[in-house]
Amino acid sequence: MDKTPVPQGRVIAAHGRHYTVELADGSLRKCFPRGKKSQATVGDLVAFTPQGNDEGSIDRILPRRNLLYRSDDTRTKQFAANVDQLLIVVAPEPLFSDDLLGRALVAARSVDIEPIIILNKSDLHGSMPLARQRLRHIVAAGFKVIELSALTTVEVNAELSGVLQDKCSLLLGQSGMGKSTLLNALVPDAAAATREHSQALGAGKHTTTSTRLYHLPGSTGDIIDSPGFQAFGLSHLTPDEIVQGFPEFDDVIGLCRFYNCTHRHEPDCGVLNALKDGKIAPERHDLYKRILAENEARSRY
Ligand SMILES: Nc1nc2c(ncn2[C@@H]2O[C@H](COP(=O)(O)OP(=O)(O)OP(=O)(O)O)[C@@H](O)[C@H]2O)c(=O)[nH]1
Ligand SMILES: [Mg+2]
Ligand SMILES: [Zn+2]
Repeated sequence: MDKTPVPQGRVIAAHGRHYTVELADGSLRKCFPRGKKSQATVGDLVAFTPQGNDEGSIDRILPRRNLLYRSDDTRTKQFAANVDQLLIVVAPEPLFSDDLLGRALVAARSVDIEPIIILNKSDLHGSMPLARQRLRHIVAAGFKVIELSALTTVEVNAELSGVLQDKCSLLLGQSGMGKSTLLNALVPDAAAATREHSQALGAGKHTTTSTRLYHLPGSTGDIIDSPGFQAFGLSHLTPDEIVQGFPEFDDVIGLCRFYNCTHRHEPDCGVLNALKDGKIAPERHDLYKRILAENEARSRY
């Protein structure tokens, strides 16, 4: 039997079928998936066959702790694997969508990843009240929100260094919320990388087009920057997983008369009663119904 250890590494960047794999000694290899499908994603641990000095082919993906993704009727989009926490970045300008935020929270909870919301651009004083107002149901549901300005490096590090310590965190959010600006405040060396990248693409702005993992300086934590999303389908979730995305339902679902209550129209439903009593926000219940309806439409195919 061949006793040669199979080389392994971690995917730190993914661009189509091109992967950058980091080895334990810190060296990098350009890797390509074997076969047509490229299923590896940033954060994946992979076994690969070296080719030449700095290339390789990915043989297989080692078992994942978790995988965060979104899906609609036609396709699945993987965000990252093996992450410890999700930092969902929102901002007052452009004003974030509470539908997309709510969906990202459901996705995180469905794979037991702790989500933290970062309300960025706190320096835009005039528009912050509306953003805070839009977050009040999320705060009431028990989610953690951190307000900061990514333009103030000292503030970013004071607010986040403890949160990020020893963890692999994924920055997720709509385009323009300030994910890459936040990354640059945390990892000064990343600035060069993002700028080079967008210039190479002729984009001129710092709009992120691929996902990449960076090591936090002076800490054992990692942070992943990702491109902004415009949609967040959750058609892969079961009804139970959708319910889990709404922690404010936790205390009242036990009160439903029917064990298979869908919390939409049934009599003696704990969720509907809490809604009527003003203990659950109508906006949150509407989001729940939208996600569930999309799911049912899909399972009819
Ligand atoms: N006023 C203010 N502007 C900010 C702040 N953070 C980011 N910006 C600006 O917001 C714009 C978008 O920032 P990016 O960091 O590129 O946003 P992103 O979330 O990475 O966007 P995508 O890569 O497209 O997903 C840039 O013009 C930033 O300078 C902040 O705290 N305050
Ligand atoms: Mg970006
Ligand atoms: Zn119910």
